[in-house]
Amino acid sequence: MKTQNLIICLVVVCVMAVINVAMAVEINTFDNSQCYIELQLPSGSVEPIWMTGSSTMQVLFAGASGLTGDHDGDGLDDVNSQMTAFNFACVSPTLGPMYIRLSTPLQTNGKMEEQVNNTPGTLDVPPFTATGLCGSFFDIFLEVTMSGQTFHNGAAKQLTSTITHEPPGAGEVYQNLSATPLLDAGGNPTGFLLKTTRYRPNPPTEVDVFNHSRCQLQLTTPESGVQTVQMTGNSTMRVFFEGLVLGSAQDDDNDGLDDVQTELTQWTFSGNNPALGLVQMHLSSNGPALGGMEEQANNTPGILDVPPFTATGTCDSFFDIFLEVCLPGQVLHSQTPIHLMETINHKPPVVGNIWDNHGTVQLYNESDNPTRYYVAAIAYEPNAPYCGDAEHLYPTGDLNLDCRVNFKDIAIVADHWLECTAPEPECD
Ligand SMILES: [Ca+2]
Ligand SMILES: [Ca+2]
Ligand SMILES: [Ca+2]
Ligand SMILES: [Ca+2]
Repeated sequence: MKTQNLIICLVVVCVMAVINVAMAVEINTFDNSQCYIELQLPSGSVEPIWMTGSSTMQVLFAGASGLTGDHDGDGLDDVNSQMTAFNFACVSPTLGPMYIRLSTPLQTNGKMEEQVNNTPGTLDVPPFTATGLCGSFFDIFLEVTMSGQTFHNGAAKQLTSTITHEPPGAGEVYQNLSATPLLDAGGNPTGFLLKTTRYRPNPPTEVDVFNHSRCQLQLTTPESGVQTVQMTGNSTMRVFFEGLVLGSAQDDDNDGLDDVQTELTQWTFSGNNPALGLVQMHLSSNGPALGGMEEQANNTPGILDVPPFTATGTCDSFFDIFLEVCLPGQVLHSQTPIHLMETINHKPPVVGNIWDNHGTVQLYNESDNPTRYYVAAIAYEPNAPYCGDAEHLYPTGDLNLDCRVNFKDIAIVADHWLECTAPEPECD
């Protein structure tokens, strides 16, 4: 009996070892994912909400990528998959910052199955085969955090897609069009419904890094009136396109003009002011700095009508930014975003494009109490000219590279007067 058990144990261990060796988990992390939801509020009204974030899927192939079998006996090769990260954020006009992530107690499982089995043993979809489409779904369990409360979906929300590539490429969309009730922690209905949900794991995204940005901040202060701070820094924008290629866009709000979602992911400035001292400003953690771009005329349906995507065209752009402003001895933040707007003739923006604020915001202290500081005005120039760029070359003799030839350069010369590094005997 004992020997029998031992043999069974050994067999089980061996089989598990073989499975472990044979399984190859493909992990695909998408840093620029997008999620669109239609949220029905208890009042019955429905809010369209665009979220940005990141997501990770795993595909459990047997052996090398693409190798699998027909596990459900329908003649089509299939493979199990899992969503292991699904992190999205946005700012709802009525509910404020909102966050979606995977529910912790329940796994989000899924499956991919080819539509035609031309290659038994291999999932018939590129890049594993030259052609083929693959059905893919995830039964997703979410936590939705808004207005300080966290809700979840009691039943799985199944997101489905027909993918043309594994991992999903540009243009692939997972969606679910049914209404899913959101429940509170006790499992009770909340009156919120998660309706149409669309998830783009890997949309064509353009990330523009600006290492020479400028920002002029006007701060209304309790002691020193309105103070202007000239700041320099850096900023990063990302733009989520909506088709197969950069520039592709759809008319998501049905006004006849193509539009896309944008986000500032980095926005860091500092500058000195005689009355205030060193002032620093960056994105606060209160919510993502989301925005959008919409063309002014739709001459090319499906493409955002602005250079370089079309020969001509003009786009309206905005960002809603939650701010953190650091003054000597205090850190202030905004609890509502400040709205910045600019009209651009080129994507990415060029020298001279400046986003200006519409409306002011009050600043709050670290205890979330209102202060008498207000952001009165902001002028943000992502792509500012700078000393040393192609239009502003260093003059001859500018030794400290500040684009001026003055006593600072002479001082450097004086410090090194009569130094000689030539080979002997030329220095003698
Ligand atoms: Ca199958
Ligand atoms: Ca196959
Ligand atoms: Ca539109
Ligand atoms: Ca267009």
